[in-house]
Amino acid sequence: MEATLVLIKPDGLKRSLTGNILTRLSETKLEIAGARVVRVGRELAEKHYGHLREKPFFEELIRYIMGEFHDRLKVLALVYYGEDAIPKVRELAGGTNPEEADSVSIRGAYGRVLTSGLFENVIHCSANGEEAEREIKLWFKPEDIIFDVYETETVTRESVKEVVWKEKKE
Ligand code: IDP
Ligand code: MG
Repeated sequence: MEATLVLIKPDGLKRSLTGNILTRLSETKLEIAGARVVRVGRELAEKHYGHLREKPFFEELIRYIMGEFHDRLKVLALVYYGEDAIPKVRELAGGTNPEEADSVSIRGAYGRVLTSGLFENVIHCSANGEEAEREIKLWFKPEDIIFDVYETETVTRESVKEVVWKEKKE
């Protein structure tokens, strides 16, 4: 059993593909173990795609995942959990380049290549176990995932500021 990170990227959200993509992912019989709508700041974006920092398309990729090109400053982040979750989701997602991806895969069906060369490929999914762990820990807190996917520890922090719901005065 393993967990994998899926992001529905801003192009997927803008084009109302969420329902469709979730339906396709449900074919895997994997379980959704966590879900968040996330406003992606530059720091998170650059950490997520840190391994691509040297690529010529890096800056455009960062702006893409932050939602700057799609008027949607958010992504939908999901953790899928189950047997062989990583390869199952990768297979369904299809190849990185949507023009070369299997035409029945999610990226093959809905992705496109911009004239700049950037691949707008609708979803992200972790490529291997090491990447899944790094990415899930980047996007989720332990308490936001319903299974114990990775080892946790309890720490006590003094004077940590936290935003909470304001109590209503009667
Ligand atoms: P993956 O998303 O299939 O794991 P990565 O190599 O991790 O592929 O690249 C992350 C994202 O960067 C891709 O999903 C795609 O949006 C973009 N990308 C990757 N390689 C290229 C490229 O050669 N040209 C343009 N965009 C690319
Ligand atoms: Mg990748």
